[in-house]
Amino acid sequence: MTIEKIKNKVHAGQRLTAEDGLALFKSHDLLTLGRMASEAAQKKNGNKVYFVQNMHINPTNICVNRCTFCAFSKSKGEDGAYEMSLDDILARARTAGESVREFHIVSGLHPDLPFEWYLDMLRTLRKEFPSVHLKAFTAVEIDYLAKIAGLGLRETLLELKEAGLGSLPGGGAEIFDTPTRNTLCAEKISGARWLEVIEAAHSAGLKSNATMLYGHIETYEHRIDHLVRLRELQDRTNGFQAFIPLSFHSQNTEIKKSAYTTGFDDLKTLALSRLMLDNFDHIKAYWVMLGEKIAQVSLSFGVDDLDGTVVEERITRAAGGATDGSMTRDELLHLIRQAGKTPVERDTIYREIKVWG
Ligand code: V47
Repeated sequence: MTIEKIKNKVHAGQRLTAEDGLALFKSHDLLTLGRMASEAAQKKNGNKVYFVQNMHINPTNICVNRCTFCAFSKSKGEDGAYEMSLDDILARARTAGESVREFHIVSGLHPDLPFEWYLDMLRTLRKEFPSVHLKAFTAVEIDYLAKIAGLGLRETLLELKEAGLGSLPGGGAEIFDTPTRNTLCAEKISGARWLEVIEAAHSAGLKSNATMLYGHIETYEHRIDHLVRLRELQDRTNGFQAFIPLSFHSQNTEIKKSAYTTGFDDLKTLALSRLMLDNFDHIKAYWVMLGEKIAQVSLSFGVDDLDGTVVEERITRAAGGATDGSMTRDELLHLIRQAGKTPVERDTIYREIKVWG
């Protein structure tokens, strides 16, 4: 399929096939790709670019898994391992300020904290911050919590929801292709299980995001396979809110790469995600991993969400992320406006809080 034919399909609002996606990945015509993705984004969200005032909280980096791409996790007792008490978590949450709308909470898979500890954490945060949305636990953590609790997935999710869980972040998806995933993270749940957990979350009334870790050992074929599997699940559940491609950072990891992903590849991947995931409302640029400048330019390549104020994220920093991991609302507004877009402050479930003219 030539790029010209794919362009006609996009124009007509037709779904792209895996072959179309692969042809686009192999093309170097970045500007045509950007224009197509922009057209698709414009149809969904007009000129709006969303952002949220949020805070990341990573209660512990202690993890029973040893993923080769992860610089964040530590074994219990290892140098640099930490675990926050509920009081530590509360103290950190209190520094977020009045305007925060979301706590994004993810951790390692801790070997001995009981399920009740996680319920307590949610209840405690919900009690003190009733208006802040708790977006917590990747599908990998949910699978682990179900095991600890000795409950089925649905019961686990419903208990967490009852305790205050509002939605799930999109982490832990990595890349679904089995041999690649086994090289990256042999102990982690499979791609099929990640999708199963997310499907259970959607059916329990919890929305989620989805991610894809790219720029390590995967191929373009693997990326397309990942996108198509997400699209198929979204057709069934419509529970995904945003898709976030995560650019791999290699420092302090077991995967040796001399450089980060290139700007060209980042923009291509974001644009392609917009084009392939025709049933996702939002494509998010996570500036902490992409850097502010590529994240801003991506607003002309199909992206409609710039996440977020964030505040001190640890996972990217551990792997050599170049940014300091937090941005003020005014800085975000500046980036969005300079790209000629309309900044829209949102909450986690994309209710508009303020359209910044
Ligand atoms: O699951 C781990 C990835 C994820 C590295 O849902 C790495 O709104 C790059 O999921 N280089 C956590 N990436 C971050 C995440 C996320 C971020 C922002 C918004 C949302 C959302 C979700 O980071 C992990 C893993 O896939 N990761 N190590 C690394 N060395």
